[in-house]
Amino acid sequence: MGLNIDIVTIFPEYFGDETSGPLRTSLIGKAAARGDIGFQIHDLRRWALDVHHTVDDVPFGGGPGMVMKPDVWGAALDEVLAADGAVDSADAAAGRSADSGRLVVPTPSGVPFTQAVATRYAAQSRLIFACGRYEGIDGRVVDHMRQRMPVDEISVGDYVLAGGEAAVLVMIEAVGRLLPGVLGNASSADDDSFGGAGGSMTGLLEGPVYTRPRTWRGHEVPEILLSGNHAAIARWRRDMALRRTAAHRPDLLTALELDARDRQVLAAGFPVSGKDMAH
Ligand code: JCK
Repeated sequence: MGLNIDIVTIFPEYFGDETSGPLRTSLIGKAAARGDIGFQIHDLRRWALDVHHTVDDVPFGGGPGMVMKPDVWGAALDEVLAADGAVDSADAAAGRSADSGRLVVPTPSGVPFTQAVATRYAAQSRLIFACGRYEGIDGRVVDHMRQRMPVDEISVGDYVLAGGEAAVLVMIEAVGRLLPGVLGNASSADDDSFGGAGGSMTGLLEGPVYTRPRTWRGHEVPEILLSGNHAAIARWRRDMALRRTAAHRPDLLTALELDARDRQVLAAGFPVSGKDMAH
């Protein structure tokens, strides 16, 4: 039961400890306390056997920076994989070990991490994250591990981080909120912009949201949201989502089927009056 996560890193302190840090905070922390998700953080230098605990070396072929050594990563992954994987104490007591799971290697040259990837990961029993630093991990490590288990090279965005640790926290947060029992509101995962549940907002960025008070520093909450007309509110929300998507992510619009009303909203640059809505 639940999701067991191993993280191999030269910066175990990045992920906090048993009582504090990003994995013990908020939704993820509560899921961990319940046993819906479990974490084992491994210091890669444990497998660096020379006196200096060296994990990097100069790149073959020249070039800037250093590359992480395959022998150190090989020894680390062999041992982590051979270990049980079960973190949940009930699982351990019942002798249930996680399957070998997937190896996830964050890299700026990876496949994009999307909501669809997060959904797939949330259905796994075991994920092993290999955090690189420097210019990355010797390419033979992924080649070898692919012969033994599913391996995903993943990127969390088109910018260059200093290592895989922040990317792993991004992925854990996206996956963690999808686990059964994690959501405060059981429906909020379905209506995510990228949730893919097939609602009227699928594939669009979401527009602005509001709470009390009705007037704040002279700014009014849009009156339609106070109307109680749920069909009109849904249409207004789609209009706002279309405008925001056109402004911030025009690439997403090309993948959508826009009807005449959608096109009218985008051409007008603002929501079309609810008065001419078909009821
Ligand atoms: C893992 C080391 C730093 C790696 C070489 C990059 C041209 C320079 C990531 N979305 C993401 N951005 N960055 C990462 C990421 C970065 C990492 C590691 C993930 C391990 N680094 C690094 C490669 C280079 N260049 C562009 C050459 C720094 C994810 N996920």
